[in-house]
Amino acid sequence: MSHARTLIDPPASAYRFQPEIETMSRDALSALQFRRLRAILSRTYDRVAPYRAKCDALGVRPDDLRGLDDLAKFPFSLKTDLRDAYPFGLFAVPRTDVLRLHASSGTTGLPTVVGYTSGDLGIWAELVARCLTTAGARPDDVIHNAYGYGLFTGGLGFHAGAERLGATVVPASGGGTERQIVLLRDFAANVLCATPSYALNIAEVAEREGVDLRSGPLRLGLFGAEPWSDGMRAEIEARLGIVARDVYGLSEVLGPGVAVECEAANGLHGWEDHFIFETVDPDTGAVLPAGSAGELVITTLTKEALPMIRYRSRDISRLERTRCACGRTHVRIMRITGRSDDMIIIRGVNVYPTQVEAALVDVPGASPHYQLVLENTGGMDRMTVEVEADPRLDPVGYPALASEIAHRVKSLVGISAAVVVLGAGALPRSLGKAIRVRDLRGAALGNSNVRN
Ligand code: DLL
Repeated sequence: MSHARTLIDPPASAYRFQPEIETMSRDALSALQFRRLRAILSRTYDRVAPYRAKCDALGVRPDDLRGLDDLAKFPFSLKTDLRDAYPFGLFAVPRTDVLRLHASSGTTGLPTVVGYTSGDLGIWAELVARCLTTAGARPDDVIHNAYGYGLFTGGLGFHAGAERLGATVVPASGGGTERQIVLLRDFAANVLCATPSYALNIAEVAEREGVDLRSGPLRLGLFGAEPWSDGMRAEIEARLGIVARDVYGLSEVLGPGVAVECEAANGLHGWEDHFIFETVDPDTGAVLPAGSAGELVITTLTKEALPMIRYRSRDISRLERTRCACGRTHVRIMRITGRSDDMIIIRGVNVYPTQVEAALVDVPGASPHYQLVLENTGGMDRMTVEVEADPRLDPVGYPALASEIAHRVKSLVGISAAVVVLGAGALPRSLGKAIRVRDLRGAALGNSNVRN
């Protein structure tokens, strides 16, 4: 099943949320960006002492911005800046102007805290509504929102966007999957919002419960918050009978709503009226030309509570500036292959979990439920791929399946990995962001680390 296909009739483009902004000319977009950038740089410099200190150390001042290219002269913002200023030290407004806080828990140390003014919440809802319509949702849809509600930005972010669109939103949150399937069926949901791994969990439980979501009104999914492969997309589309679109965002610059795939499904439109996107060399920080893969760096143009100048996302992607078939003019962020922090180096070869996912999902007899286990024995890093077999596969076929997957991983990813085939249901199911890596390399030192 091809992901470029569209089930939306009339075409999704007929439902543009803000057509004049989405198709703005490059000159008009650049002029708007420059005006907004100048204002936000001054405000951040004036009001956020840690960022001012970084600028002073580099000897740059907001007045040094004469054109958009001058942004490269300004210092980066890092996740550690947020941690160092925990909880509110990077806020550019008094705490009393902050209407909402969210936080993401990292694997180590303090959570990253982000805040929103009333104006920020309005723009956030607008951008999520823009993403929903760009992906193909419409105001008369029932939107089942299975992103987690709480400190995570996914649940409340999509909730506000769906309401802003004027759709009917079902605030399902993550978990209670059997009940969610009843709600999806009984409320006749048209659109599902979830992490891709949780969408797969929903598909699996629906099949087990004998509920056929494929032939119902569900037609579209907006999946993101974690890396996923095109193989996983095909699997979800086939099992739920929907079109699956990729949606990207991060708490530090907004939450969901930063970028989304349109009907052309060839990269995610990043909304340039509210953000500037750059890619940089992750090692040197040098700005890369459009089309080169590197670390995505994002500057917010309109955030009031927590402006972010040149935030290093750690996400690896490339920017595509050629015109998109859908007519939208905003840059396309090509599918995120993974986070630079998630890159595993096995005997000198760089590997992202999604590359392994891509190698195994369409092997006949394999299921898309997998985990990568990293160990160090005798100074050598080893990776074991634990993967569940398709429940229909007879266990006598497991050894052959293991060697087929090992062969595919070797030829597509370039590393030798041990493969352990497990029975259906052996690995934990995701309720939000899936845990793909169990890193036991420091385990002997009492430093076992599960990354999500
Ligand atoms: O995950 C915001 C979000 C919610 C996006 C719902 C989409 C849907 P954080 O918890 O701060 O925010 O995590 C952000 O998740 O830097 C990426 O590494 C990863 N990520 C988010 N979307 C995608 C995606 C939300 N579509 C981090 N593909 C980001 C790959 C993604 N990775």
